[in-house]
Amino acid sequence: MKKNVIRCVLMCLFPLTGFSEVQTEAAGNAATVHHVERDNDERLAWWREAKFGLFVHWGVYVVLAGEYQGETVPGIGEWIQYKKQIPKQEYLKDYAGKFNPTEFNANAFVRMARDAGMKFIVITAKHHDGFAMYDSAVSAYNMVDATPYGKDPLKALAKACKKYDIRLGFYYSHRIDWEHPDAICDRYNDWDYNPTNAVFDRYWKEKSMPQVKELLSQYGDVSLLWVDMARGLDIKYAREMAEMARSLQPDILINSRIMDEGYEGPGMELWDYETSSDNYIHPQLDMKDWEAIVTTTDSWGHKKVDTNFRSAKQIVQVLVSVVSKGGNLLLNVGPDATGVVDPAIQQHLKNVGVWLDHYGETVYSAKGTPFSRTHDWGVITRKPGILYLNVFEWPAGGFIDLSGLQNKVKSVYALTEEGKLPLSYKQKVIKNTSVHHLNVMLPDRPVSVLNTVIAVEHEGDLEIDQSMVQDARCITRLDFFNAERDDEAKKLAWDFNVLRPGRYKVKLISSESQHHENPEWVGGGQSATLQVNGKATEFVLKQDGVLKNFNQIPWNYVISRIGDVEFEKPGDYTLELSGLDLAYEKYRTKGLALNYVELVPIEQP
Ligand code: FHN
Repeated sequence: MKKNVIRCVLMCLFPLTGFSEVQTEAAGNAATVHHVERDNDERLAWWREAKFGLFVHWGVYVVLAGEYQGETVPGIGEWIQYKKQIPKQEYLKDYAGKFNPTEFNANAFVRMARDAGMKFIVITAKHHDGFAMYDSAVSAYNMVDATPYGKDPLKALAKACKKYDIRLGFYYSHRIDWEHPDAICDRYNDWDYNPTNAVFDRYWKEKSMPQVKELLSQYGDVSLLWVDMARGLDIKYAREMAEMARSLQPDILINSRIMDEGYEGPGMELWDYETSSDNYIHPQLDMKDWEAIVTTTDSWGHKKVDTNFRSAKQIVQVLVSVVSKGGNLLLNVGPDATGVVDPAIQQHLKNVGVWLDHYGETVYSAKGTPFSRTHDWGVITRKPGILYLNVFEWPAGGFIDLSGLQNKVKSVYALTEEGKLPLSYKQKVIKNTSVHHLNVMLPDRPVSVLNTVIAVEHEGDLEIDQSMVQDARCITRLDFFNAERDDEAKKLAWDFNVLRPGRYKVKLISSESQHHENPEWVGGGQSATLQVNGKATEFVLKQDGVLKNFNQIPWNYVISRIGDVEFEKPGDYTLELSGLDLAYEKYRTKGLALNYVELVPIEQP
């Protein structure tokens, strides 16, 4: 494809490591390409295979559990001090002073992660409240000195991780700290402190750097430094912390939030992989080394009222969706004030682990889909010589039709708890094209209630024809990331191939966006133009339906019907959308978050 060719040429121009910038003509308009070559294949090797880790948000805020002075406080639990402006002394005396998680059992905790099929744990050593969940000599605002518990749970966790061969990482809020008078930033503690004489550098040198140093020198091997909310942090600080981390733990991985989300420039090579927005799965299929971070409820830190538990099925589907896009999943739990994770979540995790025992080959070490388009029945992952079709929606008719796989197929089977269940299939070349269709007859019903996996073994090195050809029901899906774009002219265009002439409805599928506490559909009411093979029609974007999308909790899909089109004969066509204000940037706060356009045949009476 044109875009892939451009990318390939650029790769050859860049030096092996570091950062460089070039001006290029991409998709019709001049753009600056920021290119970073990270020399980190070796240290990332385990992480690329692991795919699934446990995120743990645990701190003093769980004593409040989302309630303050008899009221339930809306939003995520770990922000309660900030939201209610709870004075530091009160937080220390009334909440840290009552934090006694006597039920915390580090071995059981690590076994819970291991049995869920997770390969690593990242736990909050210090969140924004500034409270160290470990024995810190830097500040007495810590678990050992300030709680009746008086022990260091991270020491116990590090020991248990070693015992069960699970890698350990620490979350550390390096910029925000509501305990320290000098930690001045956009979310500082302005109810206890007057910022007039505050010096951020003092906080950095007195607390942030020394505490990270403690964490990386007193807990054995630390595999990950997971930092958060760098917004506006000077790159010199990010550099200093990354360099110290690597000097103490040479193989440590550092996530992208060590600097501003979206920062592009020198220094980008300091982090190893990109952390996506909270509970958000990138629509792109070609990102390199990224992770999705997803909650198992509506909060990161435990809240009493927060019982909207993600089911095992949702977790498995999120996991394989992330893997199909080349990413890792870091799935969060929030233990309560006794040190225990809600039994309902524990049960869901157990079920996920049982599923992974049988079907884990579609996840561990697997790579993302080789197709440059998505499919409506589920997602695809791959390993050399095998494609895994993860079937979320059992297709009407009981078969899957996959177009574009050019290799000769050797066998197709469903993975089952008892072994391989052979399935019948047909391969044919579509008339007047060089594109192959693979037709797979599915078993009578799903093999697994969580996610049925169909393996397609093929000969030779994988070869895909990416032409956008209709599927067996003659539905065409045109993904946003596949479009030829001219951002200045506000134009998107796709070439595709119609197999069956007739009348089709054109649906535009976009996502709600904005803050996760207040999902909103942005972009309705816009006037734009739909053009198919030169014939233009105007439309006004409105919401005609909503589709639940638990892979992108909590943002739903919105369906807009934008017109009907007629194809008189089979062949190649072009569809163009112009005039839409789209959300091009990754975090999608402005403009319409377009996912795809779909052409669906209108059955004639
Ligand atoms: O503000 C935090 C939030 O509490 C939580 O820790 C998440 C996890 O990604 N990070 C920040 C918001 O992105």
